[in-house]
Amino acid sequence: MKKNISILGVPMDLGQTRRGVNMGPSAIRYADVVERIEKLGYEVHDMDDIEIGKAERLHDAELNLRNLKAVADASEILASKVNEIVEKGDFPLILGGDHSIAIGTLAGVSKHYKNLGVIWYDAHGDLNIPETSPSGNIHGMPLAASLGLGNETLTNIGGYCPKVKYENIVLIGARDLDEGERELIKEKGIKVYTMHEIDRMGMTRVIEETIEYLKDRTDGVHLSLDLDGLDPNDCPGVGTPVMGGISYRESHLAMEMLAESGIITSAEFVEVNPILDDKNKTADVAVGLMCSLFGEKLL
Ligand code: 6HN
Ligand code: MN
Ligand code: MN
Ligand code: MN
Repeated sequence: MKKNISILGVPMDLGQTRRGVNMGPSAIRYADVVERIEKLGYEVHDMDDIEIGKAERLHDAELNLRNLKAVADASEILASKVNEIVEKGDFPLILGGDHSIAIGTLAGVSKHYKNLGVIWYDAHGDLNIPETSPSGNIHGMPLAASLGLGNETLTNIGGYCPKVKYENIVLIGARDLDEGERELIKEKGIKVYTMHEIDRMGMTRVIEETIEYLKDRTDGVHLSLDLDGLDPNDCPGVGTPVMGGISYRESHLAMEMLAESGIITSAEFVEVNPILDDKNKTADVAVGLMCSLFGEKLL
């Protein structure tokens, strides 16, 4: 993994409706993200937060895309900042903010690779389009948008489409998929390790297979880690908690194995909501996982 890391905060809360997730980047900084990663021997540049626009007053129920303009505008800004980070040779570490920000992150990263792999660590698929979304919330759509599905404003962020190919993504931790998402996964044969496979195979084999699967077919791998992928007992500070999640230790093991593999070239940690949290626990878990991803050892 690269020695220089650039951190960028994205205080986005317009991809869903619960307030507080805009404070995620502050909470993660408060959990000493810069100091703890520096301790591992990296040079860390904190590029501060990007600006987010305002929520729309009226929601267009027919469009079923809440705050489309503000989310799209922020995604363009994010894409260009992430692009700068990759161009200068730093590892991009993006702090959310709700998961809609993945649209911008992937737009900034993907053009630097022929075959970008994506690990989507999440209780959800985030594979909705306006026609299948039960909520109209864009944070349930970023992986679909990055595949080129759904509204054109979102699929064309960064001026190109798609950002990822079906065969280059791996979902880990899924346990709350909407009907349209299940159909898409089956139709396209997307690789998914639901909680069932994690329980059955154990995280060791899940990550071994993931690395094996992505290693040869991709030339870079983005980790998009939604803290709601973990169990709400370990990460209560998320807007859409789902029982029966990945444990704290399984998640560290996953990060440690990814660190050893050296395949991860960019990462984002999203959906930290300090208002719903218990003494900043979720932000603290997020930073711990980042440290494992960057090679921290227990001994
Ligand atoms: N997330 N599938 C639900 C929806 O509204 O589309 C929940 C999405 C949650 C998204 O946690 O990033
Ligand atoms: Mn530098
Ligand atoms: Mn998500
Ligand atoms: Mn989620």
